[in-house]
Amino acid sequence: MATANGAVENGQPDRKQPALPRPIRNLEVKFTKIFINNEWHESKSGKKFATYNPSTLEKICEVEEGDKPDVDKAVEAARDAFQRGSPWRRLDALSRGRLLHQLADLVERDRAVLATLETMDTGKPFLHAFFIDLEGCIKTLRYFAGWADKIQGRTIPTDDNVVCFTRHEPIGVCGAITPWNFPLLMLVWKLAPALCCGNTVVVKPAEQTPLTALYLGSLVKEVGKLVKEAASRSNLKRVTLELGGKNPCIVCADADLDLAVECAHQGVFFNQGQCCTAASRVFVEEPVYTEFVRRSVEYAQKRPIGDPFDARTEQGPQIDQKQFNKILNLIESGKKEGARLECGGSALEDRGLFIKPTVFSEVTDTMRIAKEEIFGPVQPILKFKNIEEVIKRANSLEYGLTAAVFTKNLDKALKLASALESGTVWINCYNAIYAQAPFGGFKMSGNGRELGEYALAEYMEVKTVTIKLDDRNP
Ligand code: NW8
Repeated sequence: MATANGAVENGQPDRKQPALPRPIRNLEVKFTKIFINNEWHESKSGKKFATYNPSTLEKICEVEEGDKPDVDKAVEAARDAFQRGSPWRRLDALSRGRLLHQLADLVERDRAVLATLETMDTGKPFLHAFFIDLEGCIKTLRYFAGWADKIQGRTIPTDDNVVCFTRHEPIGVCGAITPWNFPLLMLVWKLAPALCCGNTVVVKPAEQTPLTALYLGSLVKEVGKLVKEAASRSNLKRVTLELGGKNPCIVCADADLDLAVECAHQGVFFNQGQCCTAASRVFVEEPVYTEFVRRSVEYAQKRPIGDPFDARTEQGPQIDQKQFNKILNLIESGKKEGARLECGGSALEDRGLFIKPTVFSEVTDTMRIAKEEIFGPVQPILKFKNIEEVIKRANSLEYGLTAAVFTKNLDKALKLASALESGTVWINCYNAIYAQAPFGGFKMSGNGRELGEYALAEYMEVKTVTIKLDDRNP
């Protein structure tokens, strides 16, 4: 039941989603140049590079190729925009928030265009581009828009007669380097908190997938002349990194097996397996192992694969030839090292970069498919006998991004939540990512956090101001 203020008693939000629109047919790509200072620039070198549609292998367009001089120009512009007394620095916090909300409004207005561009550039299903990537972008922008005028320092009692307080100030020019798997969403995860804190930003999109970032530039231009976009700075730089994972997904014998099978399936196959969060080590407790494998294979064999613009499609092509080859190579290693191939195991015949949903059972910890990030539609299923053992095995790799646990036993769930070495632990759910909750890696999976209040810290300097009071007065 929803309450009057929109809060809910039982976790079921009463939000309305727009219906899935048609993708834009024959969408013309308008923005292919380098966006600096609200203007479109050609690259200084005159060089361009092509971007391809991985679904058809056709060239979409040529994009201006930035290099050191172009980055320098962008950084210079971002520095100027950050100068003390500049319009951006003088802007009050509420207005900064309003600009982010206006950007969210424009992303919402052009949501179908952006989702179409994202699908053309990445090959991800339009269904997901629209409902997950664009939904996540809009929510992230609005979440950080709300933070803009709520960033506060502290007043600190000390052991002297002083007034001591902190100010949370923007760092300056931030560089954002974004990956090709969620080009727009990962950009917004960086852009929104950076701008919310009053920084300026230079963006370097992944070469494979620059189009939505460029389109976002055109929206920034619409928001007003105040927001300037730019790239990164030098020595002693602070770095926030979100890296890879080989994420354990632990299914206990007492789990709701339907739920576990479905979540593990979506968890590994979502986005063609090209997710840092991919559930790429599924540990299943012995008594339910055979049944789990049987149902997982059923799911994999039914997964709709094909034209990403078809609304029924859930799996598109891999991003490029290099990733495609790497995945097939790992699949071959699984076969050679003695895992049992349950289904898939090869590319779709005559269909470019598509790979069949692949399930391996009887996987052991030393096999390459159990140790290396595959970044493709491959589900390795391992067997475990008890909790202590599975904790040790789950924690045995250098990665530590996410982990998932399926059990109905609360004590077991909380024990695993504390024992697993990862930045996120999902219990009885998967890919439960929220703008309000921090996301990031333990160990080699990264540094710092994105999303939530914690993300703000990455984009702020803390300044301590101490004022000695006059002891003799009044
Ligand atoms: C930002 C992102 C989300 C959101 C919802 C559902 C499924 C999968 C993902 C996801 C704000 C609010 C919601 C997902 C996104 C990125 C990665 C992996 C999974 N994100 N979602 Cl890398």
